[in-house]
Amino acid sequence: MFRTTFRSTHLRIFSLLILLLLQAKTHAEDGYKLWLRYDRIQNKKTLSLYQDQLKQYTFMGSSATINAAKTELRNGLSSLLGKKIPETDAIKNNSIVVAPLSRLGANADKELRAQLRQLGKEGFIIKNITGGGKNYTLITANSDIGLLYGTFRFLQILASETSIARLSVSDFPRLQNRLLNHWDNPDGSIERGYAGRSIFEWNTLPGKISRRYIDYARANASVGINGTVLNNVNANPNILTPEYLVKVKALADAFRPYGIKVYVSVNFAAPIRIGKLATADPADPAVKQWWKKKADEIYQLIPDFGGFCVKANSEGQPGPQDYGRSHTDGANMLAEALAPHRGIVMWRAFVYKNREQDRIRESYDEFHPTNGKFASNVFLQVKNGPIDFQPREPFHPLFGAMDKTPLMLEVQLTQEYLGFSTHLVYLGPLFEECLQSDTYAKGQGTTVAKVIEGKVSPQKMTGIAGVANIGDARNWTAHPFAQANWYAFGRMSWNPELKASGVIREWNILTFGNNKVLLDGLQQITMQSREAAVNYMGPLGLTMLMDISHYRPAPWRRDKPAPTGTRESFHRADEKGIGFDRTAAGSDAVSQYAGALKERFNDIHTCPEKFLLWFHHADWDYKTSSGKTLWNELCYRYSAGVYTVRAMQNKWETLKTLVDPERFTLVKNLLTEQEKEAVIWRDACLLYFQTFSKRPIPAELEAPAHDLEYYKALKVSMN
Ligand code: BDP
Repeated sequence: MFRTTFRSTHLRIFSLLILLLLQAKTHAEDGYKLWLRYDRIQNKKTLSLYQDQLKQYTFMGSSATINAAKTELRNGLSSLLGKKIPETDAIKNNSIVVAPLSRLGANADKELRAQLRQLGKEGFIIKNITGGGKNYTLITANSDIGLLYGTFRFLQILASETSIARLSVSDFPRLQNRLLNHWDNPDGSIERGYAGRSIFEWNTLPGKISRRYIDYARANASVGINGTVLNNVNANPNILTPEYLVKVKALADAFRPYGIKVYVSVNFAAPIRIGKLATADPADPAVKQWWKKKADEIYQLIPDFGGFCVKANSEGQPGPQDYGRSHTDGANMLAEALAPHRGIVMWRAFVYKNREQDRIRESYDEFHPTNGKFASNVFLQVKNGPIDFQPREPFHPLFGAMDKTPLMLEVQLTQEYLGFSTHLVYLGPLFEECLQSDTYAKGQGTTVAKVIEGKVSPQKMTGIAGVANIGDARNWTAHPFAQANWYAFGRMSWNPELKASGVIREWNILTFGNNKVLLDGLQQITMQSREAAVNYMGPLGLTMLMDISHYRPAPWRRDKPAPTGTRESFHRADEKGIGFDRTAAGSDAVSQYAGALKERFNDIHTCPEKFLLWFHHADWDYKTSSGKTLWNELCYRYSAGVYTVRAMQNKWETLKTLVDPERFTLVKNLLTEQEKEAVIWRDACLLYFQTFSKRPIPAELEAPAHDLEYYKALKVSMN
């Protein structure tokens, strides 16, 4: 009897332990913590060195931001070092001191002061100091937010198990406004969102401030994101009603300690839709007055409100052109309302009417003449490429042509055209490719990065926006690797000169740990993923080949009946060849680029092959740089896309024992799906283009398993 009870009690405890362990494991590996995992330092030597050097910490000053930094440091340290580190009032030997310059007094020497002067409001320094017979690690800055950024960086350094014996890090953001753009609607849905519903629970705001808001703010601050546009650019006017503004205020209050300002997207017809005016004409005094009063009302509630993001006269949205006014008229009216409060307008350049033969010309043609005509608190927000977040586009020509207008670069983190949250596509290389493109606006070396940093022509304001890929999925982005795109956006917004390969290495470490074999494997997988997607979706400059949901291939799709439908608009395949003639002899879109570049793009022999079919209609037998005919090259590229995904799968398989089972299985399953989709892309596109080329797919490549009709009949995505 006793033995049975003993045994069953044991069994129960044992099962309970297993259950607890499992739960702990589940909780630990479900991805919620993002790159802020602060896993215990694995290397024993490093751990004991850290423990010797970091015996306590001291904060000087007090504010909500300092409290946030303190909480982060306390939690981060105890988790990384596996023990509680005490807080002390006075500076002690072997401690961490977090203090703004203003509180350092005699502890700040001339050199440190001079160094800090270079770093602006948000920069920071992390440095080992020996003074007054004590050694300590100093995190200092000109402001509290600089301290928070410094604290996050310090924790990242520890998590990377880097030596902290001779620390001397100083950093500052190169762009002032580093914003996420949420395409979230008040009803909780997200336009082009693939990670669940919106994290903003409008129904329960302002009363309920969920933990997720704070963790969202922490994650953003940890990579330097300092603003967020809360709602969809296709804006519901209600966001500006008093009912919603108190909700916006609640979010602003929650995010403020983390240095994050809130902004909203506004509907240009709001004066009619919620203001009961008869018009939204920007020249109408009542309309101007309405916006002024609205701005005053907002700033009454939220004194540090950021401003408005506006999609006007684009894809059916209302705008000033509805009243015969210009984009500048509309933007400047809003700018005037916000200016007394130091608010800004982000006016989007994404416009097209599809009236022209070549859609990619339209945004430039519309906005180039406005150079210098916007009010000084208006950004023109320009997508990275002239069409629309495609797997690969040349940079938007406006970046080389608006020397008197602050330009804000807009990139998309949500993978609308890159396989949603199903495909593993690390976007760092896409960001880098755009940022490092030479515009030749003012001679060689005037890259997009330098343009937006204000180094080519002085810009009073600088900024970047990323369309968020975040939802209420437990791990935020649905695909575990999509978190990397949020991370990379933040890091490359902070410093647009960073290399995508270095950024992903950081993320890999923070997300998966420091095992060298694992890190090398992850590096290989992530760094080839974007090129793989380009290859299986649209190699050699092909673009806009997707179905209406933007997930699967549909190169046969026509938005409109011929001759203006998609086929004619984008790939223009015919019996002779394929590609869009945008040379001087064609639509002449090349002329939107500066001299040297225009020449290079215009000549088929100097045009970079990755943009060959973007700018040229080339014969099927055109010889590519590999010596293959264009048709064969196309077949090889599409196949390479599939083979690379398989290589990614194989690599992932080798990492099995180095990754927790939960994330391993999820990624494995997603890669299986991605491989299937890549094959569909390859086969559908090649079979369709083959109807024009009338050439065989090279025998050494995998032949499509089905005929074209099969692919045409496939359901578009479930999204
Ligand atoms: C397109 C999206 C659409 C957005 C639009 C935009 O398909 O949902 O509203 O961009 O940026 O790519 O305004």
